[in-house]
Amino acid sequence: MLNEVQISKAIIETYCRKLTANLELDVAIVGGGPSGLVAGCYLARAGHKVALFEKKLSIGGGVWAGGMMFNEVVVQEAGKALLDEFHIPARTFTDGYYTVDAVYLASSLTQRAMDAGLTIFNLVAMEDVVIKDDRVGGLVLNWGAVATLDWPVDPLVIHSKFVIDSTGHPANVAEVLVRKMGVKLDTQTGGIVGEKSMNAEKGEMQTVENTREVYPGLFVSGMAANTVCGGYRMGPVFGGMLLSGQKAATEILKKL
Ligand code: 48F
Repeated sequence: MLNEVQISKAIIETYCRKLTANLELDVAIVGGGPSGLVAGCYLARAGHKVALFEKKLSIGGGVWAGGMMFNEVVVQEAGKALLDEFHIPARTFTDGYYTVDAVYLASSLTQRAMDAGLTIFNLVAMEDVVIKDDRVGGLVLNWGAVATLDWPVDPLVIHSKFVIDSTGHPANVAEVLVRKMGVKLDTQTGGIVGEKSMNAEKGEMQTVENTREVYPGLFVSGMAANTVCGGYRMGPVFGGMLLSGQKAATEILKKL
């Protein structure tokens, strides 16, 4: 006979164990889009303690919607190589252009990352960062719904050696740091430059170039990197996002 209270106990106790085990991390990733998932996969694969916090119900960020909700994702040659490494099959459209079903890509990236050891907390939002010794040393977290409703609920906190801002266009973590601490990020203007209009070729290259540590302890990846450093938007092509996640992980691995 199924006991409802036993079911509830299983959920509560298992979740609390998972959360408690992730209060001190090597890397905390904010945002479950393609760049965050790829970064998480490489870092976890290398044996580090990594968790990803996503404010929404679903993991995958902009992947699910392909382009204008046509749920097919396009990658170019460089992105295809990474998909091959992840054993995610892509179809050739024409020379140098490949497509992957968006639902398949979002769920496969999630599965690869979790199989590698990444822990994912969906429905949890970053609302602030921890600053220790002039570096980002963790995250201030709350339920995604609390953030959306703007309720006055005090948060919980985790510590982390590094944080990756993978929050896409808004560059939420970097934005908080600039707004609340007035810090100078590693850019020409010192603040957040803001993304430029569309140029797929340049935007794809820049999202990888701009993936770096912009403040001690804080890396930016994916579209957040272009928002912070002023790169072009690239629109519905995803190779740069995957490569950016790979670069963020590679750079952090050198420092861990
Ligand atoms: O936007 P998103 O998919 O990030 P990305 O890795 O990829 C960008 C592409 O999807 C697309 C593109 C392709 O060429 O340009 O836009 O840069 O995913 C960002 C995720 O971060 C979550 C948000 O819900 C989304 O799933 N997010 C944003 N702010 C927070 C957050 C926050 N404060 N706390 C937790 N998650």
